[in-house]
Amino acid sequence: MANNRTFTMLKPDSIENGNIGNIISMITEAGFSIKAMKFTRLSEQQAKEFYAVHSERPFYNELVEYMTSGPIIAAILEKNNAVEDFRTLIGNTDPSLAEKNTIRAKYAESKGRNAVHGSDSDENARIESEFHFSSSEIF
Ligand code: IDP
Ligand code: MG
Repeated sequence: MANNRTFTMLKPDSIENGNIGNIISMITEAGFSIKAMKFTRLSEQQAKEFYAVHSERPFYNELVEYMTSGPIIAAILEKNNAVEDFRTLIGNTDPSLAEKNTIRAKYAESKGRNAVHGSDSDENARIESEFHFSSSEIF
């Protein structure tokens, strides 16, 4: 059975550029409800662990540096078909390839500084949610 929750982060460029309100509006207008949310900053250790799957990629150090450069907003979102529908809402990793009206097309600066994270599978949505939230922080 499909899990109806996904995990997201509004990345440091979204906060720096003042796009929090607009991005959260796009998320809720698309039918997602917020089950958990926090304003926080990743430590180097947390960013390395969160993105461990990319540790052999050439952009890994740049990614860790960027994700620790300022605060983020982490959230758990609920909707029917959440993982897939949220990936559609955020658009391609590279904003120049993202469909019009997606979050990344509107707000991402580049393939690296691309405004938002979205889980890529139900299993990763669970792992990533548990990485950031304890059960008492999820509603
Ligand atoms: P995704 O966020 O669309 O799932 P992934 O391939 O999982 O994309 O990459 C994780 C994150 O790593 C991206 O969101 C982006 O911030 C960064 N990233 C991916 N590819 C590149 C690249 O070629 N250059 C710089 N940063 C990248
Ligand atoms: Mg990914």
